[in-house]
Amino acid sequence: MAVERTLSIIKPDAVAKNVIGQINARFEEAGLSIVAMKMVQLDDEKAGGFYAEHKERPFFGDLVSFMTSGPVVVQVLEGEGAIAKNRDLMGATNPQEAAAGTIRADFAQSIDANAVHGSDSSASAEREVAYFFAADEICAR
Ligand code: RTP
Ligand code: MG
Repeated sequence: MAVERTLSIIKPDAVAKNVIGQINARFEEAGLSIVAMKMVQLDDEKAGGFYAEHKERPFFGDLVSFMTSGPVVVQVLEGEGAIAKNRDLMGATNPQEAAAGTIRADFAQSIDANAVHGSDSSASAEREVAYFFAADEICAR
């Protein structure tokens, strides 16, 4: 399987719960390496642009409010099949439907406060990594 990069966000609820380290351990235990990482406070423009594909959805306003409610950790994960592997580790969008042992089952409260984001395709990963990181902020491993 090819080595890929994917964009991960540890969302405001998980940062507030002080579980950044526990979530990062899940990635590392699964063979994903963190090759870029920073903590940032998003504003409406940055969060809205990130989720532009959902602009017309009824939950867009709530999504942007939530994502700007506190700091987030944005990171690039690298490894074999990283995009699908991260989606598997995250679990379903709604934590009530997320499989046992996934990040969302263990750390998320609701469909809004659902702990993590992960790119859902190679096209999304490419756009999302570039949305947050310059090439020289990503460290080759
Ligand atoms: P994400 O983009 O954050 O990784 O989540 P996802 O792929 O699992 O879900 P997506 O469909 O891309 O939705 C983005 C975020 O919007 C919120 N959402 N709310 N109320 C709703 O029906 C609803 N659907 C989605 C979630 O917080 C989801 O993570
Ligand atoms: Mg998504």
